[in-house]
Amino acid sequence: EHCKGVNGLEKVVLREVRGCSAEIYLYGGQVISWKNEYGEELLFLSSKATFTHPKPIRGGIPICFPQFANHGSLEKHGFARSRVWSIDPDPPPFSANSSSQACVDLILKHSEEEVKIWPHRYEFRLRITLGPGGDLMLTSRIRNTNTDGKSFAFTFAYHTYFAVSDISEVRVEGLETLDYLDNLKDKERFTEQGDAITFESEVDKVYLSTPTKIAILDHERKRTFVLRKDGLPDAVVWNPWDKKAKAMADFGDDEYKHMLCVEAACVEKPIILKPGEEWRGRQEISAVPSSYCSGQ
Ligand code: TA6
Repeated sequence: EHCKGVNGLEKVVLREVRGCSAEIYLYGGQVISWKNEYGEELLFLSSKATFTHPKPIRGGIPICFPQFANHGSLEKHGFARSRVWSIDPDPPPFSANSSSQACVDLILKHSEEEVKIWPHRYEFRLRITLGPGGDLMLTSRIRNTNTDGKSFAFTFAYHTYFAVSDISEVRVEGLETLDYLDNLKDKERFTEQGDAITFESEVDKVYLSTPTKIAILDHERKRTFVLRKDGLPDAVVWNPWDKKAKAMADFGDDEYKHMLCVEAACVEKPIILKPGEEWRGRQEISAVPSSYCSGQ
């Protein structure tokens, strides 16, 4: 279903047989809503989010490309999140058993304006699929279409804002004992302790070379999000906490209590593509009752 959303912006709504749904704005190529079969929202979208160019939408799953955060000289998190994407007229083929899934294929290509700030030509294909159980899969295929023989390098993240009941009751499992870069300490490298991660103040970390599965346990709601990733070695964990929340115009003062960003990413070692080469990176998220995962 292709229709108009906030400010007349174009959006696509995916629906799955049991009633799960996802909403994707062409502005940013951004998922802004993902609901389970009971109609419960699983992603955080700020009540103060703006839907006005060139500001990105605060919440859902912004795409950070071709630069994560300020790891380079471009605008923070790159330009893909504030460009208007198109429906892909020539999507890549499906695998044999996936034709019944709700899915949309988007595409973004360099614009002449953009070439002035990042002198490269590319095709970025983004497939967003809502699986039969309500799982949300994002697959990115990025191709270097330079005709001048030049390679390009980029960093990337699926900047996923999960909705949680109370951040101080949330645990993240799968990142224990890993090295991370701490953005609050000049990107210095540290090693995480052995326990699951919990939250009592601002966190802004890039965990390096993580396992492909990370779990976010929302104790109060008895829900566990499982994030699986492929082609994206790192994982970002971010919560702005109270002071940074107040400093952001498009974020409510208390909203930090109800969100947590956990992001499949490639930050430390940029991806390098030669002309004609393609990279693929996937993030799959599912939401399940906690008892299924932890045996409680
Ligand atoms: O992914 C974490 C991060 O890079 C943080 O440093 C934080 O600033 C966040 O992204 C949001 O960035 P934004 O530009 O959307 O305000």
